[in-house]
Amino acid sequence: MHIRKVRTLFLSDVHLGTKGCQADLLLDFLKHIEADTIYLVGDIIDGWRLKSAWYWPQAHNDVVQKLLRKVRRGTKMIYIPGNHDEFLRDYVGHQFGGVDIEEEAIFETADGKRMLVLHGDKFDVVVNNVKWLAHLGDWAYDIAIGLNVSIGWVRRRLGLPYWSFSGWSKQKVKRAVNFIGAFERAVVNDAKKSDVHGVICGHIHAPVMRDMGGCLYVNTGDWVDSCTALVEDENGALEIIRWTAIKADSDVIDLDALPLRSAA
Ligand SMILES: [Mn+2]
Repeated sequence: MHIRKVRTLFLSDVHLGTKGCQADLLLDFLKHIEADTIYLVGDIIDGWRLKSAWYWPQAHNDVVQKLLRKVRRGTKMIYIPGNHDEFLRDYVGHQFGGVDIEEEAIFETADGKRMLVLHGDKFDVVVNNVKWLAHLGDWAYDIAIGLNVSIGWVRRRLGLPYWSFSGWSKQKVKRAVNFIGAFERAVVNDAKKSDVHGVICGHIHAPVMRDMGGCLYVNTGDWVDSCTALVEDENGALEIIRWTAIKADSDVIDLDALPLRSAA
């Protein structure tokens, strides 16, 4: 078995604890990859679903064990909670079993690019109010994002589930393309306020890597539909891997020989 070594691996939106999670494929992927550092970019464990109905098959347990084994063997792991695993946001700044819990992170590539790493749910409010916020300007964006984060905190304290603006919008209005575009612009607008070259996020299950007005926008995708991950090689090159495509190509996997899909 060929194991590919990378400098950094980014995974998001695994949704362990739901029937949609492709845990077997992820486990297979994790067996074929080794990373110095792993960033878990949110919605790894789906706490909402687990609250209403317990679903935890062996494969989901295996994924957790596999990740923790990597930590024990020296991989550095940073867990950035998303909205589905927001229970972990109470532990930001803490470390559990060698895993650092962070709200957001600044990641520096081997060739010195600074990347903001976040899940992305805090932009839900902006995405859904894009038109009137645009008239009010930057400060309204900031206030709206701040309010969304505060409302989430209060609801959590009251034991209420996260109110997903995006989920609401996607159900009410099926204009997914507009939604994705608005999300990407909101993330990039925010990243441009930080001293970074780009941003790495998840949340909307739409893997892509592209330049947006001088800011590199990378979305790691998910392990429900696309089965994608972002990797960084020793030289700092970033690449989105689509594991289902690689599995379909060949039974004998030689990652280095395959033309891996980098999203356009
Ligand atoms: Mn999310």
